[in-house]
Amino acid sequence: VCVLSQVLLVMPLLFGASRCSFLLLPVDCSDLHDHYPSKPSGVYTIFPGGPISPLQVYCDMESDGGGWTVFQRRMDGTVNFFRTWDHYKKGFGNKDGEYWLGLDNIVLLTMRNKSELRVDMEDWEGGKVYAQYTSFSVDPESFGYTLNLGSFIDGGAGDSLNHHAGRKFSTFDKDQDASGANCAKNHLGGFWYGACHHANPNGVYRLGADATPLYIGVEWYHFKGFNYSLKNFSMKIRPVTSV
Ligand SMILES: [Ca+2]
Repeated sequence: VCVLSQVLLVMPLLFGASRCSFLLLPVDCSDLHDHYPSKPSGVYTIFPGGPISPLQVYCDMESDGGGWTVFQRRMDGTVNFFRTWDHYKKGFGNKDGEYWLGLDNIVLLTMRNKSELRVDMEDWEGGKVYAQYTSFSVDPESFGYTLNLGSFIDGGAGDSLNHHAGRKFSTFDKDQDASGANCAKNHLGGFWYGACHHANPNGVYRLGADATPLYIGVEWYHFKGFNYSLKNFSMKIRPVTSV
């Protein structure tokens, strides 16, 4: 009787689980997908920090074979992304809608196995493209949450994240960018700002082309240029499978 749904409801019994013939506490969406390939995209509970640290997350079970753990998503502008360091560290938003999973959780998810990154986006005319990177990891807070990025694979979006590789994370109340200005404050988001951005996924949700004020939308420069805020945007990771 050790089906997943029951396991999740009976967390206190975890340590008696040796009597079960099968127990799955998925560490990420890929783990869940491996065991239950028919599960659709949706919100699930994963355990990247161990059995006593459940974490709700949206799993993309469709793109390129599925198994993607989504750590950032924009879709309707209902969640404010102009937030403090503490919010970006811990995470915020709604898992069935817009959210940021939290830098500490992203560190956890990317430290265990080598992960690949996929960035999906859609413009307001129905154009869907993506960008993929062969590896993605984030260093712990003591290292400024530095972004490590592998090789770029083009899914039509172009490479707007290269500018952010090797950068520390910045919010308006913690400036770790490569600019004399405060990028997070000027571009109204939290991100691995350089000087300042080619991508602004956590900027202000706007309806397409809008330049008043400049450079603050949900932008991916190599797809729609600056001052075009995308309709849908999501960033997701998956362990790199050994062939
Ligand atoms: Ca600065």
